[in-house]
Amino acid sequence: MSIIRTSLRQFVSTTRASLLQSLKAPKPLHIVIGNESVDIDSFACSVLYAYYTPTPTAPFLSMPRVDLTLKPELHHLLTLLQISPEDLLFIDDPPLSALPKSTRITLVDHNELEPALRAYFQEANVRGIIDHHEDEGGSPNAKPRIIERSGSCASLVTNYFKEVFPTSGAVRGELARLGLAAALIDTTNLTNKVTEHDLSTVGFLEGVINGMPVGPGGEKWDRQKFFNGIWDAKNDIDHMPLRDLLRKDWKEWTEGDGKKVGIAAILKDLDWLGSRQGQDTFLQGIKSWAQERELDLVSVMTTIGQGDEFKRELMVWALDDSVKESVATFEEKAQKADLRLQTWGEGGLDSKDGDRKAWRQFNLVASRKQVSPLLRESLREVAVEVKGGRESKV
Ligand SMILES: [Mn+2]
Repeated sequence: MSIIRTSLRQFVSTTRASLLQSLKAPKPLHIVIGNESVDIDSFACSVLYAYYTPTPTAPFLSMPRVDLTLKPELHHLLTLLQISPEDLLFIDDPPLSALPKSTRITLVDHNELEPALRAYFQEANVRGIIDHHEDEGGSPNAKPRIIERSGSCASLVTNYFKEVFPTSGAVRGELARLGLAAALIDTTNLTNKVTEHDLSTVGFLEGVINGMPVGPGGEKWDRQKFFNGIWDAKNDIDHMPLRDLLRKDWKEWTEGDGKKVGIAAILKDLDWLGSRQGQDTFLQGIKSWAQERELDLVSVMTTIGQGDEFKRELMVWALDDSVKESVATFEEKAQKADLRLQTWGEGGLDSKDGDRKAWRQFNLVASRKQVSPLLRESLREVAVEVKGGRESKV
């Protein structure tokens, strides 16, 4: 079984078949995996990196297969690229335990092995990193080890492999659309968080598409229309129950002493979320999800709108009394970091004893990438204080 690169569909499907085949007679494997939010960027990065790598490399999605139902934007993209969901690889299909211990792993769109993978692999398995999040400092010998600020990580991947971009074939248009999907959605169509990397990627990939013949009945490249299609699919979430909205774009971390924090990014505002079934049900839903994930601290970040209408909100809730102080600590750090927080709805979501607070965030550039390190730091500091306090009493 060899890997066929005439279309992305062929590539993804023969790669899956070839990986499953090689599991029968343990052979060294190379996989490339994005982060657990499995957004368009993570998906694009893993498929593009795998495609451009000359030796067999399999793109993995960092979620169970069943969670694909939470990603209407991925469905849209898969349909557009005629990729069949059956051909994708997930962390439970095949199970990670079936992969050889020697598996070489490239991380894209994050730079540290996530808990689901850490159960099977070690830092030594990580051989390459391309990312645009805060550098966690791991895998210093990874090659490449590129961690730079960029609207989308797919822009870094595209630029890194520019020299080996295929010179012929229809797959050029598919690769270009996949890279553009990530670059455009992560920069809200080049209006937000745009860097040189994104501009050069968009320029390069649009050049590829515009240089290709438009087939009979085909349409000319229309950036706005392409972007709108993905944007609308991504925002088609009105029907989703709260638990799915929380899971849809979810990230969590375990800090030094085992304290857990998770952050949901939701494309609806707090007003909408609270009014759907009433505020108490909304809060209870968050609490249940946090308990299910065994969290000490939970946060919901919301964004809605484009351009002048773009709005950010943030809620932080300490579920365990021992880390209650982390909410105030976070607020202090956030103000120092210029997140420009202002109490949401006259304190309508704040608890009396300070373990839950919600704000409107007027710094519109700071996304979860910037907010999560502050939240994690606050949790670490408070946990250390609590521990120190206990020890001094002994
Ligand atoms: Mn990303």
